[in-house]
Amino acid sequence: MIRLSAITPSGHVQLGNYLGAVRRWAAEGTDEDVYFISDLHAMTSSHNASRLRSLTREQLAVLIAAGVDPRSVAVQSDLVRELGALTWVLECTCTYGEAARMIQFKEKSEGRSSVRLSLLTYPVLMAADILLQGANEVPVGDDQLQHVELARVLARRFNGTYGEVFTVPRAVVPPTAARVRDLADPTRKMAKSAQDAAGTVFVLDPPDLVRRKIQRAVTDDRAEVRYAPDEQPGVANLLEILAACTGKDPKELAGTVQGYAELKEVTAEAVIEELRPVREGTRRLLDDPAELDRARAHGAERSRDRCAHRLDAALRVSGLG
Ligand code: AQP
Repeated sequence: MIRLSAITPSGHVQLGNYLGAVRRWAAEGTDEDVYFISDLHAMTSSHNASRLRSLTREQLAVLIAAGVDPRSVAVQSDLVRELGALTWVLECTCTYGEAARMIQFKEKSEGRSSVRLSLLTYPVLMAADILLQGANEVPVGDDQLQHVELARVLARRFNGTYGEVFTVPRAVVPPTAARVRDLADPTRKMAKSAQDAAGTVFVLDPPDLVRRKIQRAVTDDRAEVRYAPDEQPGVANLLEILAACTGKDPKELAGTVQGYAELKEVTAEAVIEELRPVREGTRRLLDDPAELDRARAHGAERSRDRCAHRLDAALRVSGLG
């Protein structure tokens, strides 16, 4: 069974990426799985070349430091030739209408006078990621279900038209993935590319900065520690973060702290301790470029080997080569 997940180097890895995804990949992943650093996807909106390269490297280091099996981690652009080839074939399998109806495309392009063509076509690249690796399962949040559905449609259509080449993948929504919210605006989810970094805890933030950000987290004027996400979203977010770091239940935790100051203090300490080994391990890897390069080359070779026969077959049966 092959599972495929990805993280986009659109910014520094934040606490939500770690608690909601990376930590699970480390705990539950096997060396059969594929974890992509999807730098090609990061190019669908305006980007800076050297920043993209450095964020890609940083994410690779974070994943390995967090304990994700290095054999299962690969940088997407290390397969750019293979993915480019299959993306073209899949674009020739997909209609304009199917791409244009993607909700994410509509949302991200709305009100913008200039949008990169790749923002429209990137779900097809995502389908190529999935189909080329022969993934059976793609764990995603609700916002990505439509893209996995497109990959399923394209796999079936391709197989039906030219011959059985691709495994039809299945989307799975992980049951209890933590959804971390922005500390400054708990109505929004925490995000790498948030305009204001005050509400975002980055995995590589030094402990003092983590403490400061959590101490300044928006709460409310009820002065009562209760787990009530609709009425007290800021307090609930802190309780959920504390729960995710301690393995306890947010409702029970609410009864163990006396006020907002104490809640922030214990949450900050729990987050600092949770992130400490990842931060230190990432720093070590970033200081040892040779080790990181080796891991990257190894991951690339592995995922390239895995897809070579499938790409050859897809090109051959569709009339190429
Ligand atoms: N706040 C979050 N809480 C829990 N899980 C989260 N993830 C992202 N934010 C949270 C999960 O992290 C994984 C990698 O995310 P991604 O890079 O594929 O894209 P994203 O969801 O768009 O992440 P960001 O941080 O919000 O980036 P930007 O700002 O670029 O949009 C995914 O499994 C995601 O669910």
